[in-house]
Formats: sequence, structure tokens, C-alpha cells
Amino acid sequence: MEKIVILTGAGISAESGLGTFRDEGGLWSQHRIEDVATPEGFVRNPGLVHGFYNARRAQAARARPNAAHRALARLQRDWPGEVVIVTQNVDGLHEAGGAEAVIHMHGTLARALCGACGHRWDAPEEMAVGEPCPACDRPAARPDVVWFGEMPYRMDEIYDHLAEASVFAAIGTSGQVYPAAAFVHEAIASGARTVELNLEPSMSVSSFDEARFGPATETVPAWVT
Ligand code: BJW
Repeated sequence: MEKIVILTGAGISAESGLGTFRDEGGLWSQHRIEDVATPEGFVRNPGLVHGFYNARRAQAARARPNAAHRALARLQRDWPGEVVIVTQNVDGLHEAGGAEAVIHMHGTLARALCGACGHRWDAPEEMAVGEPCPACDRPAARPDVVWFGEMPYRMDEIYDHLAEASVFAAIGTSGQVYPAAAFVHEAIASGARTVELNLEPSMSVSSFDEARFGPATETVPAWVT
């Protein structure tokens, strides 16, 4: 049975109205990474970080899945082998589009994490500074997302899937953030055929066997059929 492993990034949700990070006008042109996406930034100014993620949580709650999310869900349902979706995105649009068992390697806006004891729970719409953890009562609630310098989630599982992949596709990701940017090399080492679907060539386009460029709502449904 052929296993297809798909890595998605912010570009797949762009046409659902969610901003990407590194495109012109993207999130990193409006916010400093060190301030909002590192554990040190959270310690320095938790209010700023909660504000950043509260706004993104509200925006993600309003967003609807697009044709690319739905096409991947269809592939997952119809493909006779296994289709594993690994996303770097913290929105829930793959699931809203019908996908199952999505691996959120950079966490999710929908959950809160206790920085003291590791307990996780459903995030309220607005997280506030000093909110107590429901398990240990310490005021250490943070968004359950992976910041720079932290270990992305479920890495062993992802590497196991990559080792068994017949096809690896990277969709809507700039290939600038590790370890996700190196997944294509793991897939190549496993003998997988590799394809990039992106608006324009990413940093690692030359590593892929095939590349298709254009908006995800066009390239992904076309690739899936
Ligand atoms: C479209 C489109 C449309 C637009 N249709 N396409 C030096 C070398 C190597 C590594 C390091 C290094 N120095 C430091 C590191 C490690 C560091 C890192 O990678 N730094 C780099 C900047 C160099 N990485 C880490 O710290 C990670 N942890 C780690 O490495 O732990 C150790 C470890 C080692 C080995 C194994 C395992 C672990 C953690 C990284 C955490 C990243 N966190 C963020 C925030 C998450 C929460 C949140 O959402 O706020 O994750 S940062 C941000 O970048 C977010 C994204 O998931 C991630 C990737 O961004 P993405 O998705 O690629 O978006 P963009 O904007 O970059 O690209 C969008 C793409 O879409 C573009 O190509 C567009 O063209 C395209 N597009 N519209 C199709 N309509």
C-alpha cells in the first residue's frame, strides 16, 4: 500500500484569509519573531504574546476551509493507501475541511498549555496573563504552539511516516523553518517521489522531483485528481 505524506504550511490557508508569515505584508513584517514566537518573548511580555495569539485565534475561528483543504481530505478518503497530513499550521482548517488524524507539529490555537506542569486544555477565546492552570493552579497558561527553540510535536511519528513514504508533497511552505524544511531529504532517503506545490519556488525547490506553482486552491485539487 502506497503511503503519501503531505506537509502543509501557511500558504494553504492564505486563500481562507489567514496571513502567511514571510510573504510581503505577512505576520513577520508586522511583529518581531523574538517578541511573539519565542519562549523568551513570552517571559518578557506575556500580554503582547497573548494579544497576538488571541487575535489569530479569533481570525482562525472565522475562517473557512478552502478547495485545497477539501481536496486533501478527499484524497485521504479515496486513496487506497494511507494519506498522512502533517501541518505546521495552528488553525483547524484541515479538520474543518474533512481531514482526519492531522498531525499538528507546531501545535494548535485551540488548546492551552501549562508552561509549569505540561497539562493541556481547550483554550478560551481570550487567554489572559497569569491565568491559572486547571491542573496545578500555577499562573502559567500559554498557547499550545511551538515557538523557536522548542521541540516540534510528534517528531518520532513523523519520521516513521517519512521512512515509509512513497510520495512526499510539501504544500504552501517557504522551506525556511526546520525541522520541517528537512523532511524532503528524509523522504528522498526513503526513496519517495517528491513534489512541491507552492505559489512560487521555495528555498528548497531544487530538492524536489517535481514542482507546480500557483494558488493552492488551483494546484492542490488539480494534483489530487
Ligand atoms: C502560497 C499561497 C497560496 C502564499 N497558495 N502557496 C539554523 C539552521 C537550521 C535550523 C536552525 C538554525 N537556527 C535555528 C534553527 C532552528 C529553528 C529554525 O528553523 N530557524 C530558522 C529560522 C533557521 N527551528 C526551531 O527552533 C524549531 N525547533 C527545533 O528545531 O527544535 C530542535 C529540533 C531539531 C531536530 C529535530 C527536531 C527538533 C521550532 C520551529 C517553530 C516554528 N514556529 C512557528 C510559529 C508557530 C506558532 C504560530 O503559528 O504562531 O511556526 S514560526 C512560523 O514558521 C510557524 C510556521 O509553521 C513556520 C513555517 O512557516 P510557513 O508555513 O512555511 O509559512 P511562510 O510564510 O514562511 O511561507 C508561506 C509559503 O506559502 C510561501 O512559500 C508562499 O509563497 C506560499 N503561499 N500564498 C500556495 N495562495
